Amino acid sequence: MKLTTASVLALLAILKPHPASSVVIQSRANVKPITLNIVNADLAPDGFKRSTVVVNGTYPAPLITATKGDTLQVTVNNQLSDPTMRRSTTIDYDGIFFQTENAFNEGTPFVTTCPIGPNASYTYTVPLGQQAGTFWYHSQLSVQYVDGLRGPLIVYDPADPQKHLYDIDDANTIWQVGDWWHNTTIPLLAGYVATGIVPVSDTGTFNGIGRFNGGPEVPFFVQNVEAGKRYRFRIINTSARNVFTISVDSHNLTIIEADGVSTQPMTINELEILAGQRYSVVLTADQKVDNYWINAPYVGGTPSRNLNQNATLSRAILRYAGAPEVDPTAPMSSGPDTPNALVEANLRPLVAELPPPPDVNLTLNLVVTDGKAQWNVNNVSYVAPTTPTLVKILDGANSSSDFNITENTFVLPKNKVIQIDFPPNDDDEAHPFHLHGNNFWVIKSNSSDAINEVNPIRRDVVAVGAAGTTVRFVTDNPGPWFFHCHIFWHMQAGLATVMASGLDDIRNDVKPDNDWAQLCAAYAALPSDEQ
Ligand SMILES: [Cu+2]
Repeated sequence: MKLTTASVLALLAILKPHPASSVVIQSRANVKPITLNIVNADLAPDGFKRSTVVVNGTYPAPLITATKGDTLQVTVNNQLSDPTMRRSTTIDYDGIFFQTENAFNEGTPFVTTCPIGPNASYTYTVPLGQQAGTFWYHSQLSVQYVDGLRGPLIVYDPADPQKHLYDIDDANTIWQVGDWWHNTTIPLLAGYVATGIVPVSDTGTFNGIGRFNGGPEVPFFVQNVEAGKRYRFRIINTSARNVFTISVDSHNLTIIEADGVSTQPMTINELEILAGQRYSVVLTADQKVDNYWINAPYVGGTPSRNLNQNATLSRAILRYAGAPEVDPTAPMSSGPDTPNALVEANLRPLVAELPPPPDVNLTLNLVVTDGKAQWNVNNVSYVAPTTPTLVKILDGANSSSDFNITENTFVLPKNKVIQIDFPPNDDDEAHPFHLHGNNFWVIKSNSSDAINEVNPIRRDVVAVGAAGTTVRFVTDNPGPWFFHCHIFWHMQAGLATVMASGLDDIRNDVKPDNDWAQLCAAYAALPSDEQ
């Protein structure tokens, strides 16, 4: 059953106890219905046709826009039929922090919900609260978003404190980079399990367009600009593995946002973006009218394992109005000759916050089991339970021992400051760790040896790698929040935990609706090829 606007309003009234009159007026204006039909479609983003799992037939998925304070009412109609990819689905709204009472709508399978089976529908109620910035949405089930189910979610702030820094910020100023495979995910995952080798992508796509060695010359994405104008480009790495390095020939980029948090403007000419991360950059079109390369080379695994891969072909064109409709004449480079690259540790929030000292200290060691598709956090490889964490909590689970060992669930006190240390590791690629329900201060970035307890950036996806990383967050939004590597191949191989805080509050505040309550039984009743 779909939620009606009236029932959403009723739900909002329950969620946010305000004087009734103001709730009705505000909510009516703010509820935004969205329909996502999840379908299989044959698409060829890089000229190679394959079956996909996509929203409304497109890759990337359609842009969702909202205004700060809106509530999205996202109806997902699952119409999947191709058995070479998962047929059930869930949607995660990456970087949106669901409040405790609404935790059941945040889409993490077997943590807060169960997947939606084929030919079924579910409506997620997604209040955006006071968040604004650059977000995205994707399937959170297994590695299904590799098959195409990923798209942008932009929340505009009419009172954006950085508005004076740019002239243009609209549907045509979003840059989505992502890794792309020619095979579908059930065979890809089987190959990973058999070999322990994470699949190496065939292609990198820029706004859904890419090229591979020996493939057709698919026209590059063209970003049109007008001389003299200042553009806010919202960059999202929708990869399941690859790290992209973004630059624009002859132009600087001024970072003003990281993962939905406004930053002090910081001018660079090259930035590395990990899977799941987002940045807003301002580019001033201050060069002569011409075509310029937007370089977006990527890394992710050993290129020799996939001879289709050619990271130099991952790019787009910045075209000034009046320039000829041709490729830039400059050679395809991987970036500026004199890089002035983003150093994450140097980012500062626009509004500085002093992180309180930690009450609880955790250390998370990330270790792969040699030669296997198995990743461990403190010697435990996460395995999704059949009964979601949230259901167990509502049924009375109270301590870590009430969950399977393989759920790797940390029960934390509420309203406390949690510090998590990731010791340095020697893995080939940094792990982009992503927290649901909250963001964290980056007390120590992998990009530097410096400790910053004064004015660190706050974000929700951070590199965990060779130099070690420390993050700190407050458990002021109780919930069972997934904390996992955004290399979804690693996540699927166990590189995940659940940070569960305020279990009594969860029991008091979470009143799931009947549609949600029926998801798990319906999913459990499905034959395995429909799950
Ligand atoms: Cu990882």
